[in-house]
Amino acid sequence: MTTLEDKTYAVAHPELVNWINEVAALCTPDHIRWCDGSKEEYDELCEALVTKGTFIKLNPKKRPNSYACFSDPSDVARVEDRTYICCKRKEDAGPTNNWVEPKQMTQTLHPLLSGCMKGRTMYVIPFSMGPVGSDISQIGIEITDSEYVVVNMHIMTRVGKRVIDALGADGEFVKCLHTVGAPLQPGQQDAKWPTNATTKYIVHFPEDRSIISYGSGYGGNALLGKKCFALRIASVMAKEENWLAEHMLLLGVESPDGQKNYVAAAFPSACGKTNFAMLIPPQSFNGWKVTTVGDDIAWIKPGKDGKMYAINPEAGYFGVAPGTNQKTNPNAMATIAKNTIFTNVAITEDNDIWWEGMTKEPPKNLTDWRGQKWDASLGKPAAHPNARFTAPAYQCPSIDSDWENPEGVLVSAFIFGGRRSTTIPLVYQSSNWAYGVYLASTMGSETTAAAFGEVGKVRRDPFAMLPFCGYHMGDYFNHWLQFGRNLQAPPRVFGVNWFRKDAEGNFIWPGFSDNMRILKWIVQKIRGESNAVESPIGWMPTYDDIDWTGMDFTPEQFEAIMDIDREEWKAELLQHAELFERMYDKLPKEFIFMRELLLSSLWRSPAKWRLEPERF
Ligand code: GTP
Ligand code: SPV
Ligand code: MN
Repeated sequence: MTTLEDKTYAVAHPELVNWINEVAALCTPDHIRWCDGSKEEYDELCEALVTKGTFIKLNPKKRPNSYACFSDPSDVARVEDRTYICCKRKEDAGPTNNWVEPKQMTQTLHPLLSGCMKGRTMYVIPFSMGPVGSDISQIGIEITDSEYVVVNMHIMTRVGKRVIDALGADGEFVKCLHTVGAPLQPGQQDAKWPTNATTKYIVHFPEDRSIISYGSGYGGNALLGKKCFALRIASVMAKEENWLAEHMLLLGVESPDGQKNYVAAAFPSACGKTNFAMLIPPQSFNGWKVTTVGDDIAWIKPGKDGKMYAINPEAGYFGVAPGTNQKTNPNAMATIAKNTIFTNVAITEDNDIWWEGMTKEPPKNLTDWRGQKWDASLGKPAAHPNARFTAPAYQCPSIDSDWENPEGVLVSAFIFGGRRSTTIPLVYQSSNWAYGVYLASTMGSETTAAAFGEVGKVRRDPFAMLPFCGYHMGDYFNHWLQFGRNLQAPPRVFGVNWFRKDAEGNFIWPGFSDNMRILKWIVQKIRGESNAVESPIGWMPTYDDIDWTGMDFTPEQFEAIMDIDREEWKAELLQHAELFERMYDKLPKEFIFMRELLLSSLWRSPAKWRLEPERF
């Protein structure tokens, strides 16, 4: 081979070395470089990206050691229609995944990969999802020809030699191959954001524990430790090994008496996980504290004590930028004060960053995410709606003291929530585990800019995992049902909806720090310290069960955001039935009966069920 190999440590793993050699022979990079995860490596590659014009070094006085970049306009979000689960049997991928037979997909990819790294360096990134050495952690090796990916992986995962050491001579690892799919001819000048504008493939081979991603450099398409490994591949491992890999934030809640509970919450992409995970309680909540374990992914295992323990497999946040400000998420603002990479935000004239919602008035002379002088009168946002920051987790002021505990944290409740303008009340509790699994399985949400395609359309997004479950969704429901049955006392399950709107289209609920009021009721409910009444869809707090100190929210407003409208719910249940028909072969049979029970309890209730039924 003519490639020049650069490595500062020994690798004793023959399977790994063979794989690297095979990939190098196929992709024909000019150089191979094994990443060591050091600060020097990070700084050097950021510098190289600045020289290339990909990165803009931000004002060191305002944003120390931070960079911004603009992606190609064709490469701004996850591409769900280009994402594939390639297991041997179609029925194992199920009706919610794109499937192609593995051999056929390999044949499709082979010519694309052949010579795809010409003119580039092939980086080998050994990374750990979860603290290195923890029983819950897993190792991956990402091969990539993108420096942007290397520096982002430095922040998002634990990278370097210590991972190679943990792997030893025969440790298991997930093979993650990524290329931007843009080989360079001799003398050809590189694009600032190399990508393949016409061909993209995000491909998973769950049976081989391997991933091939071609043609995109953005986020979940390219940082393969995140969605591809920690969710799609890990969900398959989890099913086989009796654990859970979930699209969930993890937070701790401490009350003034020092009691602490951890909660895991699944909201779809760009529906408030980062905000909720970093919540600061309203001022009136003296002594209540929320701490952050993770903002996107949770790996959950049963402990010997029959309880559930969770870790955050990531080491950083790849968070939605627009809407983040000192009021909505001061902890995130502090987290991104330094050592942060910004993608597709706007840039101010003094080389700092800006996005819609950061301040009321946009600063003058902005450069927009397309790299052009922003003209507000055109009505287009200065930052892309899916603009993101990549920031180290340890910089978060609310980081939990146990966030790197290899044993994980004890989960005592699950919260599920979608983005719904109508129908779904602010909060309710499922009466038992099986109904909780039903609630999560039938969750709907309006689509967001986190995925390429139409925004604002309600779709079923079971467990916020629709784009991330690496196997048949019906099998996944059964796995969840069984998982809880095996536990002595499964966590309580709640549904929330921060996004209900009034007739004028305004959010009824102020959200953000006021979500603490709902979180407090939830935590006290699991401790047996708060009350609820029975509704047609589960347990609900009355107005008096919520702590309203320091907030004006009338009983009438509360009723409006908690009401259950029979006609709306009938339409909702029809959509449950539609989902069930799509996966009838593997649907848990109790779901059929639970749906019937819901329908009958709606029939027996007033057409508009309200919390104070004596009014009717
Ligand atoms: P991914 O990283 O894509 O998985 O998403 P995430 O769930 O972490 O998204 P994030 O927390 O960054 O959500 C951002 C979006 O949710 C922004 O549009 C916020 O304005 C909105 N959001 C978050 N919390 C609230 C809330 O309490 N109320 C309302 N109305 N909007 C919220
Ligand atoms: C999501 O879309 O849910 C994300 C962002 O967390 S990405 O990593 O790009 O998938
Ligand atoms: Mn996510």
